[in-house]
Amino acid sequence: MDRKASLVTTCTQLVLLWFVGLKAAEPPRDGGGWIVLTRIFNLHNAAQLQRLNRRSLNSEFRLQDEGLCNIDVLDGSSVSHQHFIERYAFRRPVILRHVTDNTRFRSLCSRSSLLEEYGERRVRLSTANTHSYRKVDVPLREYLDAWLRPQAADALGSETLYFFGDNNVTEWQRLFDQYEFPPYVLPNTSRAYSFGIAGPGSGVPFHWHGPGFSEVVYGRKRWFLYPPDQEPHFHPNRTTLSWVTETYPHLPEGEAPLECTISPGEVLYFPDRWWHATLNLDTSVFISTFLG
Ligand SMILES: *[C@@H]1O[C@H](CO)[C@@H](O)[C@H](O)[C@H]1NC(C)=O
Ligand SMILES: *[C@@H]1O[C@H](CO)[C@@H](O)[C@H](O)[C@H]1NC(C)=O
Ligand SMILES: *[C@@H]1O[C@H](CO)[C@@H](O)[C@H](O)[C@H]1NC(C)=O
Ligand SMILES: O=C(O)CCC(=O)C(=O)O
Repeated sequence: MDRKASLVTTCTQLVLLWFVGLKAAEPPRDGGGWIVLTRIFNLHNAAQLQRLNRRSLNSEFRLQDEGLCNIDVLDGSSVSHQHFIERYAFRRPVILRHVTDNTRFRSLCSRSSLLEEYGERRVRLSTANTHSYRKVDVPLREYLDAWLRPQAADALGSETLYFFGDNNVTEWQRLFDQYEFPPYVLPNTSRAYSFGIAGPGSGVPFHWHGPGFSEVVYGRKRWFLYPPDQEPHFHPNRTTLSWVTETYPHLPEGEAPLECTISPGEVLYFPDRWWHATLNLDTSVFISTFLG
């Protein structure tokens, strides 16, 4: 009887250990202090964000509209470098899952770590319109405390400031050194990073440039893309949020974009000169790797 009981105990312990081991192997799903889930909005009530955003914490909001995904999503382990070059690099966007393990970088990007390391450093904000013409420098702490807010539905991109890129490399290199970049390269290009943090409903309206990768460290980011020869209809000073709520639902079938929402652990690749626009569904921390 005693032996039987101790066997049961041992088995239970083994099962528990196995379960704990499984849990430990999963990527952490904490919000890093960026996401405190309390209120979920959809695009149609995004207008409420405007009323609420002045007196509520940014981290309380999430937009639920992930939309469809009509971009190839592949497991990185199944995509050789040659396959990437032949099928995607110069042809179409692709989303690669689990190509890198950025657990360490992710922990350095928690709200508290970034405040500790970079809180007093100045970051450069750009207007979130197609031609970001206005720049404002503020300490990161001030940006997080005072500027990082859910996007108001009727705000203009040209009046909305966004922290993305323009990173002072001298100051940010130490963090970038911890980033495991996507292990795919294009011939004769080098890498340059752009790092940013922005609130739910924010994003960059349609524009294009050279090829690159985009990854979210925290939060989700919805992407819309068109090939270089298919210029989308959009107003250069209006936000992605207004495009999604006003233009997108009425697009004729032939003008539907490629789109998908990416989450941590996924990397989106966009080829040279493809039109793209982004919409952060949550407070997001993100990094792009431009290949130029
Ligand atoms: C970048 O940061 C360094 C170190 O803080 C500073 O000396 C330099 O002036 C900064 N560069 C720009 C362009 O702000
Ligand atoms: C890369 O650059 C080298 C030297 O400039 C050139 O000879 C080569 O053709 C380039 N390769 C590609 C694929 O552009
Ligand atoms: C966008 O905003 C800028 C700055 O206010 C203005 O100069 C420009 O004319 C606007 N563009 C359009 C198409 O409204
Ligand atoms: O991450 C974003 O919101 C903007 C990304 C972008 O436009 C880019 O990487 O070119």
